[in-house]
Amino acid sequence: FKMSLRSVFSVSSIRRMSSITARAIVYNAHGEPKDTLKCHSYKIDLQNLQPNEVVVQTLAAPLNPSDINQIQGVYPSKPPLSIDSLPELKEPAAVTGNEGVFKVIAKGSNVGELETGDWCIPSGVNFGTWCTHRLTTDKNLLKMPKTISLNQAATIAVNPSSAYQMLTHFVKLQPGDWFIQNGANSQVGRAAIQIGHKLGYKSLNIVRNRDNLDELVKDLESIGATKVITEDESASKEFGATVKEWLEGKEIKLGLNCIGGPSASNLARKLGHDATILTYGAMSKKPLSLPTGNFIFKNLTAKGFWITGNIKRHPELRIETINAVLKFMEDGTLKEPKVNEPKVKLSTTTNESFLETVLAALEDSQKGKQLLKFE
Ligand code: COO
Ligand code: NAP
Repeated sequence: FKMSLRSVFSVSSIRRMSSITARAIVYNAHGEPKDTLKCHSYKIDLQNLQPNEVVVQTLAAPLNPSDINQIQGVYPSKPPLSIDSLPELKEPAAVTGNEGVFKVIAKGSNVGELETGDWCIPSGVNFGTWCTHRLTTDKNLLKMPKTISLNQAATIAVNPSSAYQMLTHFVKLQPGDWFIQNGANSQVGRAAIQIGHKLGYKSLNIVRNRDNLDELVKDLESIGATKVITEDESASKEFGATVKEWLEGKEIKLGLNCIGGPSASNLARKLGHDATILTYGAMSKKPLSLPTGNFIFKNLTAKGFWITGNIKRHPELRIETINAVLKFMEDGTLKEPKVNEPKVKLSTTTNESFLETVLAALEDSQKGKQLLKFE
């Protein structure tokens, strides 16, 4: 018999089913998500799996800015549009989403490390995570320990991993040294604050002004931010003197920029001699603009950072980074990520309702990190 998988079913009852109806958010051409995304449903046969095949159910998957860039077609790492991306496709498509945590619900006879019920994340890029279930092979999955929370497992690979690499692989900071960052309230920014604090670094954090600024400042201070300033304060020449006082004669050697435009120029103006600014995003969508004096008089180094490129250049870094971040999650350095949790109800979802949930969550990404929860 054939029926939809219900979240309330136990692993043993799932095993008794012969097939499940899976759904995935896909696109057939690049463009704006609201114009291009579709929901595709297909059957996954739970019987007669090939020896290395694994069927997973998605538990949680975040919506990251790079996922949107990938759908738009402006992101250099992208899955091919292929008729083989999923079963029962009528035209070439790619599955959306790059991060997430799954639960193993069925496995072939030769799958060693993964057991049913285990959590796992994609072992590589472009896996396609905005889906209810996937049929894949064990080499595409990396087991996650349950010593961390579900939301941490779902978001471990991109944002905290990027923060960790940027803080540790470019400039050798010593305890007591400062770094500066804009977009400090982003997931990367929050991870950088927490990891930096654990490593003994002081952070100067730039955020956008808002009505409840005090609340945000207190929140960021509570996770280890040394100082938090607004973009307006960062843009003010007069305020520069206050920053100098805070530094007590030290110079800032590392800047992390994910905003671009004037925000990046004002960040750079607070860097000292021989500093490095790493650009890893452009949330303002404005070109990167850096003061000339930083280059001529202070020997500034400006570099780009892309975790995907970094891992391609240094493949050993992926596992090393995941393990380091896992430790920070396990020892409480990295707190529960601050997310909104739009729900996909597995027992009642339809193609229409799943797509509607994802499009609404994409819209809400402007207001904070969205983590799809499959229940
Ligand atoms: C975006 C963005 C980060 C892109 O930002 P850019 O500022 O680089 O974008 P441009 O407008 O300069 O466009 C570049 C594009 O225009 C380029 O095409 P391709 O590289 O082939 O795609 C150029 O060829 C072309 N172009 C335009 N004008 C010219 C030209 N070529 C030649 N001559 C001229 N005059 O800013 C954005 O979406 N930002 C918000 C989201 C964000 O921060 N994304 C970062 C993603 S990285 C990440 O998250 C990684 C996770 C692991 C896409
Ligand atoms: P996120 O949690 O979704 O937060 C987005 C942040 O961007 C928020 O703090 C928001 O500020 C800020 N923002 C949005 N629009 C802005 C604008 N017009 N001007 C100024 N600030 C704006 O983000 P995330 O997932 O951590 O990602 C943050 C950045 O890192 C993105 O650019 C992403 O592409 C990039 N990233 C790059 C890599 C890499 O390897 N290169 C890896 C991971 C992430 P408010 O708090 O004020 O709303």
